[in-house]
Amino acid sequence: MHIVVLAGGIGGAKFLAGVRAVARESGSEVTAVVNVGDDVTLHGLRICPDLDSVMYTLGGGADPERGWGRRGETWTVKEELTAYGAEPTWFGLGDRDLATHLVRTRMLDAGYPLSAVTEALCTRWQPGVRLLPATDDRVETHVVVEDDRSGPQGEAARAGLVAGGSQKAIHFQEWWVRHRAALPAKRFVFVGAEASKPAAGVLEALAAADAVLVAPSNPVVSIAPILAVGGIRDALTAPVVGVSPIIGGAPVRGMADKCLAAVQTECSAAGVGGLYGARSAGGLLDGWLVDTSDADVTVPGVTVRSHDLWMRDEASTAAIVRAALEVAGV
Ligand code: GDP
Ligand code: FO1
Ligand code: CA
Repeated sequence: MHIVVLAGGIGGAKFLAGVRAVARESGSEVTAVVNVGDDVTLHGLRICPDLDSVMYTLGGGADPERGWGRRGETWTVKEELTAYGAEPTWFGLGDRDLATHLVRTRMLDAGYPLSAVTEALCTRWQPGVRLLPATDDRVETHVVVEDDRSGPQGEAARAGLVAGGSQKAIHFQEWWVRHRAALPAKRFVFVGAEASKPAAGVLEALAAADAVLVAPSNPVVSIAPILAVGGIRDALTAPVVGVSPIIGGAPVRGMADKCLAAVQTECSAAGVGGLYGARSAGGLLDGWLVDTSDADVTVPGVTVRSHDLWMRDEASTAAIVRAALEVAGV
């Protein structure tokens, strides 16, 4: 059997550990198609947070508390950059993590596509599943927010002396890390998505898939940018089953509620199921797995099943994966 998983970072990584366990039992092959919308170039280095969260987690090198970056990390370079006043000081690149970005940037600069760079990095980490970026093209999530009207310029705007009430787009990382998603997001723009193509191997994996599982990742900023890559939606011919990242009306972790508010979607398993929508109505899903506490949820046109969705450890996550595969009919 061939299983394809659409995944973001931390939720995607935890889920994939369970998929890998199930695949080992059944001799199945797993391909993870990972979001690149969070990717950013800082200090001249290309950083791919979701790919790295998955690679480090499955490779045993992730920091378990943070969920991103390396276990046993040190921060000497960050401190030195801060001493120089080198912006941005709000984004922390750990010393160990930096080596990944140095190798990646060097390979990208030499002309290798991100998919080949990721494969090369994975020869060290041996994640046990095939990791593919959704695209080899540059697709970045930007967040449209109200322009800051504090400070002298804002004062002039408030006084009606210069145009006020304008909007600006900032990189997703600036919104997420610097502002902790506290600036109300007007909308998300996946810059470059329209002209993008799936990375090498993505369409082949989807064509060979017996089931596509949508990890319990952030639907708005982890899964939507994958689906925005040209050609991916149309290639989802195998049964698609999603796993809800929302339990009892709240994200298990993170700030998905802020993202859902920006797309006028209720933060609930029903809300996210409805946002993805039924394949029969032009949406994504054939099946939707919700937590047992959300067992009464319905999504028109979608087979909804419930299961304990807390990914406590590999065994509990593997049970979630088996339940999702059952909904997919494989
Ligand atoms: P990010 O890219 O690092 O933000 O991670 P993802 O987008 O892959 O996943 C983030 C989502 O994972 C959050 O919205 C969480 O609610 C969800 N999540 C984290 N742990 C669990 C869990 O144990 N169960 C479920 N169902 N969702 C989880
Ligand atoms: N998240 C933070 O909250 N603060 C950071 O300084 C930070 C640095 C960072 C560096 C490399 C990396 O791969 C991820 C990093 N993250 C950091 C996590 C990341 O910003 C987000 O959690 C994800 O992009 C959301 O999926
Ligand atoms: Ca992400």
